Amino acid sequence: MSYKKFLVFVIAAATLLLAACGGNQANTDGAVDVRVTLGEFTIKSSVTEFEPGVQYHFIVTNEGVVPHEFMIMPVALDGMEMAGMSMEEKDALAFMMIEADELPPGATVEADYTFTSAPEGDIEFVCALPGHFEAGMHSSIAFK
Ligand SMILES: [Cu+2]
Repeated sequence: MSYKKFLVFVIAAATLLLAACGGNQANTDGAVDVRVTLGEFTIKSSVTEFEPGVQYHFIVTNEGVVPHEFMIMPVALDGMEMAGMSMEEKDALAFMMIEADELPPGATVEADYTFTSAPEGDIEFVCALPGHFEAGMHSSIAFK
């Protein structure tokens, strides 16, 4: 096999492999869907491992009976530290957030987010409404 033929073979094989791996994950925009469900007092996500540079399409649904919010935050902020912070301080630390007034019971909000690099330290999905974090509304995510 000539070098040129070999190269064509490698590219064809790689393309097939990519199609096989990514086909069911990426939506039509090329973003990866992430389905997040909020409840009392839980956060569940269809994706828990994220890759920097990949566009994620978050579809956040509040299946609870009270409003919730959705934030992506550094874990170092435990409940006590968060309790001492103003809403503005918490918001400034968030990579991304959907506010509680957009997420009343039954609401679904969609938003895109791309991590530019793997963040330092541990990162969680959080609802930081008073008492919610403490009641269990946080969930760790990992990075590739
Ligand atoms: Cu909440």
